[in-house]
Amino acid sequence: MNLLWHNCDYRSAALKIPQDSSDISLVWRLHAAYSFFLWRYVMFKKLSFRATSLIVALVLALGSAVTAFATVITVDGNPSEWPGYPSCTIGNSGCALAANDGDEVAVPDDNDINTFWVTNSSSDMYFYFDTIATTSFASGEFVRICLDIPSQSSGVSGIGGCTTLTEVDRLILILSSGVRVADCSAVNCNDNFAVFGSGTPGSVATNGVNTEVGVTLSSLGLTHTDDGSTLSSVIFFDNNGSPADDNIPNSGTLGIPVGTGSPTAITLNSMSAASGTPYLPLALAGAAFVLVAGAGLALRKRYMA
Ligand SMILES: [Ca+2]
Ligand SMILES: [Ca+2]
Ligand SMILES: [Ca+2]
Ligand SMILES: [Ca+2]
Repeated sequence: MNLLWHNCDYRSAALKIPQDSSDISLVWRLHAAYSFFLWRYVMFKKLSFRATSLIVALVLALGSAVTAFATVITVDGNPSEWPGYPSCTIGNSGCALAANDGDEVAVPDDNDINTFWVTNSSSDMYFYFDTIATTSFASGEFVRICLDIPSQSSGVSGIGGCTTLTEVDRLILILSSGVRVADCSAVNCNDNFAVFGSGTPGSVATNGVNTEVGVTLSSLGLTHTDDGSTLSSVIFFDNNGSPADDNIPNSGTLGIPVGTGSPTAITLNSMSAASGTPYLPLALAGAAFVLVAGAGLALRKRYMA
């Protein structure tokens, strides 16, 4: 299962016209380069159909191998590994940004969410948000994420901060000390902190203005039957009585499209944006080029001898 807006693996990306400059990653360009090399090789060296087929199969296999280097979200309060971070176009492949909420005058800046991001692996759903000033989870302050999941239909309505959702199936509570999940089909989630189950459904890390959260798919009741659906959501930062709380979106609900494919497909952006390991993509692409070129030469020797 993978969110549609960054469900962009190595093979599909090669077939797409980049939507913005952030899509034109190093790996995409290298992929295009060695694809062109192969095309020239096949066209002008007059390889047999059989040899050409083998080379194409090798390239596809290589795509699968690179895809295995999945983006890994580490819940540590540092968002640098997020697909498309720090800025990308919402909805584009390689972009996990879900909403730009911005600075709202009435909302205290330490509870004022600026951007909100969502992605997932085969086992967890991840959320990231940043606030205008250093995030505060002072006493009585919390973030809740309400989810209306199409495959679940026994939730409740009227949850504080999430009243625009006609039904909430799962309620996620985020504090600096941890994350909790309530199954609203089993208990009445309505504004009652006693509803959250025991156990450890995930983790949270706050660092300055950044908060990362991981929640297990199992705690949300999400399975592969949810692939291709859209979860309706609302994110709410309750600042415990200060002038205004923060809602995302400011009105209505936010759709989270759920795609297919697991584990999290590699995104070209996330590879090029792996600032902690800037030479890894280059090394991978270089190895790929050498592998394909070597195979091509070997096949040429074999079939043109
Ligand atoms: Ca992180
Ligand atoms: Ca503000
Ligand atoms: Ca805001
Ligand atoms: Ca808002």
